[in-house]
Amino acid sequence: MITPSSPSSPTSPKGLPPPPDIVRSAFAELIVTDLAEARHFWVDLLGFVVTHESSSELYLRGYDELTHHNLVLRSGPVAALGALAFRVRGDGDLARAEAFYAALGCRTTRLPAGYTRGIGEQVRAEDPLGFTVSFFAAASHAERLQQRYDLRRGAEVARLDHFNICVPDVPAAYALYTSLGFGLSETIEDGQTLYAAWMYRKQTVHDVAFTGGAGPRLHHLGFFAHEPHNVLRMCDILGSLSLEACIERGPGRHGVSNAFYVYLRDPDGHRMEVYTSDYYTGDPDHPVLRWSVLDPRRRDFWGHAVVPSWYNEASPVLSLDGCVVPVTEIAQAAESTVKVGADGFTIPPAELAETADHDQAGHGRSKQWHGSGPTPPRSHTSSSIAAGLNRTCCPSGIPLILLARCAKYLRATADSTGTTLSQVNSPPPIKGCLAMSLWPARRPPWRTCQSWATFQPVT
Ligand code: 4SX
Ligand code: FE2
Repeated sequence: MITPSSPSSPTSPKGLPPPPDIVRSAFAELIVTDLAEARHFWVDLLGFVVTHESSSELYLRGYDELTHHNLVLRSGPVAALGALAFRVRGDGDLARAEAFYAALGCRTTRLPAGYTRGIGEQVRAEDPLGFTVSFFAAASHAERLQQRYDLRRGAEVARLDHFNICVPDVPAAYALYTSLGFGLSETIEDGQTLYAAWMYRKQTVHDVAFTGGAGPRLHHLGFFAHEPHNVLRMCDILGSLSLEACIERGPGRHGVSNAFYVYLRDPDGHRMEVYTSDYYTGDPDHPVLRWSVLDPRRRDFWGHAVVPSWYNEASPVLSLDGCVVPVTEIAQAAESTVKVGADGFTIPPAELAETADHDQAGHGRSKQWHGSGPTPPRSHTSSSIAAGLNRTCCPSGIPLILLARCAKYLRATADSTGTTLSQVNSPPPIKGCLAMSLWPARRPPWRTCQSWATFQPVT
């Protein structure tokens, strides 16, 4: 039985006025505290194209982009998200957006054409989740540079692909975006909890995704590149410049979306993703892909660990008035505390040996996988490798992959807490980690920001 998931045509959901006909996620505004540093990261390293710049603002776009920009960087006192902007089909959709949010009891405002450079009239709203969202139909065109291979630099970003937002109540976010006519492509869930959801208007996996956590906060901006080698090249560039600490998670292959990815943190800590090779969702009967929260491949298809900072840290958001919106703590079970094999961090040491035995049987926790087809054997995970090492007490010959995972853990923890490595909450009990603790603690390349959620080690 197929569960259709496609976006609905803009008709009125239960008692609400008809939503605007949203085309896609189009651009975001980020507040940065040092525009020159931000320019170096986004333009010189990542290779974004500058459409316009002044002493306080930078308008950037990808090489394929038709409209004026995909990202506005504006200098300000607090690193934050200003607005998430969606393009709508026509001018009539601005009034529809206004009426829709007003019916939800949300504050709205109209901004005249040109308020944001290159963008026609906008309707902005403080949505029920606490985000400032913007809707526009008209935009001036920039030169498309998709065949100017000679100009391409860095990650060769083509366009904005999606917004990922932290929300304390994922079902509430899912309900809001369903009423806005978004289709559901994939979820992470179990019998009780919807942990994360990916929703779309354009015919790809998503325009918006929800990560369960204190919110409203911006988790990341996802930018599309055409080729996996763009992701790898970006990592090589950062490595060559000793900026490898900007690489927070990946590179890897997502389970959800099947995309090849890497997450980077900019000098203010804003998280961005270089994202490529997801799939078409435009058939009207496109089915929802539901991942069990216990499937170790859901967030990284190769079973790599998700670093704690990725679950815990995010950018604050600004209201229509430009004030930081207070966050509400998560109101549901947190995915990062689910005992998932792939995230070796989340398995208490006492359980490791038992987990390894379980792994060797060739069918681990992924037996609750909800997808179609037979349950595959569980892939190697950091926990199973750690437990294996523990048994053999191998003092040398620690697999490089394990060292890499420990390095991520230790670095991420030190970055987030500012503590020394000796104070780190017990990482997996393996000799590799002892060796790692002799390495100097690294400073995060991004400035710490008071309004970010404090790091909560997972025990
Ligand atoms: O981490 S997930 O594999 O669930 C994932 C995260 C999939 C697609 C995304 O764009 C993302 O940010
Ligand atoms: Fe993403």
